[in-house]
Amino acid sequence: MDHILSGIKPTGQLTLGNYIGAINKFVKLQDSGESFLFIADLHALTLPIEPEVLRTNSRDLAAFYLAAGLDPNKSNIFLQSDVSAHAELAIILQNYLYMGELSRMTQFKDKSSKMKEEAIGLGLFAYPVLMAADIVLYDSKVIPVGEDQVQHVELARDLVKRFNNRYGDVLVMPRAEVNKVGARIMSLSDPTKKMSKSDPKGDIYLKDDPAVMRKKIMSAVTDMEAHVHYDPEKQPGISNLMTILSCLTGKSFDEIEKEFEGKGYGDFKRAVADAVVNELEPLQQRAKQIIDSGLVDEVLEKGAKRANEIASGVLSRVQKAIGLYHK
Ligand code: AQP
Repeated sequence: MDHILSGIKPTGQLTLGNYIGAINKFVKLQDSGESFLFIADLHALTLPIEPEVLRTNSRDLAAFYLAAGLDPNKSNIFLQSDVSAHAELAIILQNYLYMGELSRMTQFKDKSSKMKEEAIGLGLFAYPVLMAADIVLYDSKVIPVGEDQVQHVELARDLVKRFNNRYGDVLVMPRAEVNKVGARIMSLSDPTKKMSKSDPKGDIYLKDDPAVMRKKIMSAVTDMEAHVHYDPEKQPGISNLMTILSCLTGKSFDEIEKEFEGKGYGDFKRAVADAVVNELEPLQQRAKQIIDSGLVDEVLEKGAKRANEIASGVLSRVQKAIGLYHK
């Protein structure tokens, strides 16, 4: 049975982008293999975060995974920090990725661009090393991610090639699996930028009050073209809203264009707001019930147990291959 691996950083409140680009995809894939879905709490440390915020975000993330339909009998949900092999393997793999390639990573360039060099943590720079360790630890072939993470998966593929050329067939080659539609949900206030947890402008948070969601969608930046048409170059705001509507309702772009022919942007935005609220309001209620029930701890413990079984096997395979002396 194939292994599927992915994670989300508990750096902030989950966004509609995380939901459409990642969580929904995890749910769709969970019948095609055994999933290992972790809460990337070690990755969350790469930028400053308050301990209480990290704890709450981690618990909420697990609750939203479950509320979205991930079944703990099919998907192993766990904290990255509960499986020490992630950190141990990253220490080994850092020797097989190079400064030049790490400094070319878009995420690193974006996140460090406004920081003084003395303030850029080594963890932020080495983020793709830990991510490569995450990926290869479960012998996963399929890595469901949004478009922004594809570059990191490509780097992990380079590493696997490099490592296997040197030591033989030790690591399994992963590949990124990206949604055809919805791989990059854009900010509502600046549709040329991706919607991101750490950039509150233009986000829809999964925990937003429905009235706030509606307000944000009704005031989303659009254009003067005055027709609902999919053209990300000329109409990035409308195209983004069409993508959201299509992902949440299953309607194609053609169907949406026909439905709103001759209608104003107000009607169209109201339909998008309805779709978002219809999807997220019950999701919030389920997540709240899950938090109140205490199920999260149980699921995380079970997930970590299974994850440790697989990860420790892969880690010892690597240790043996590179010559660390073990009986
Ligand atoms: N806007 C988006 N559209 C589609 N997919 C998205 N993802 C993130 N934003 C969008 C996907 O969600 C998963 C979680 O990613 P992550 O938490 O590891 O980090 P990220 O990609 O950096 O996500 P954020 O929300 O932008 O977090 P911050 O602000 O902390 O950096 C990934 O599969 C990602 O592709």
